[in-house]
Amino acid sequence: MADLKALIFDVDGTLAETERDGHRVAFNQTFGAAGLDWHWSIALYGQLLNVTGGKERIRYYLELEQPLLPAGVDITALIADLHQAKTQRYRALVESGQVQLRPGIRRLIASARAAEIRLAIATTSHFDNAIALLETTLGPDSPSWFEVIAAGDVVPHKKPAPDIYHYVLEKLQLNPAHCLVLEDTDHGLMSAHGAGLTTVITVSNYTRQQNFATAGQVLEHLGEPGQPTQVLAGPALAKGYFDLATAERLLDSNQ
Ligand code: XBP
Repeated sequence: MADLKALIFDVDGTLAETERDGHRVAFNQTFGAAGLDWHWSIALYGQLLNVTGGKERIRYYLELEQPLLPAGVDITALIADLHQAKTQRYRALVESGQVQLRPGIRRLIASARAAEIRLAIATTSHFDNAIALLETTLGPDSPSWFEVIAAGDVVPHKKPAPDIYHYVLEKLQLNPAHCLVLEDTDHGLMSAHGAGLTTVITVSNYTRQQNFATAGQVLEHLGEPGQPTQVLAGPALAKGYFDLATAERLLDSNQ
């Protein structure tokens, strides 16, 4: 019997649908306030999500669309300034209550805490963004529930590289066989799989069509009693929702 010791959560798209109506909006507000006529439509943002990390995504946009830049501008400094301003705008947006947790997240975290299963975060997003989301949705003391909050530039190579999951495992001092990851993207899955971790995918706004062949299970969302989820790949859910017993079984079947 595999012994589940920790749950490791991705943030954006997994805890909450933050990309389309959160990060994208904050980027656009920032560009407008900086006097730039750049606009990231819902469709364009889907393409830009091919690159993880806000700074990296702005650079990718510049390469892709080649918008006119002020003469002699230092691109790296411009990106850093825009990203800093965007982080503040995103934080304000989250704190205004516009972003809600996805089904089953609050329940799963509560049952893990009750069962003394350890909790960690592995995100490509800026640390401040992860904290803002946790505090606003789960309560001001919730960041302390997570033993490790690995975010942003803490590792040199962002997802899909496995670095962030290696980092979390190292901090937790756990073998991957005892941990389960919750993710929503192919990049996140590649990153976790690369670190030898079993992963459950809950598909999100932009990720439904991605390749999740190496996931332990693919779900519409985690589901709730009274709000059953749909299993898109992997073992059926007897109760219609994902819980710690399901997590244990998945780890077992991956041994
Ligand atoms: C999601 C990402 C991030 C955010 C923006 O990360 O790809 O780039 O869109 O992040 P994850 P910034 O799914 O790993 O949580 O804070 O860098 O702007």
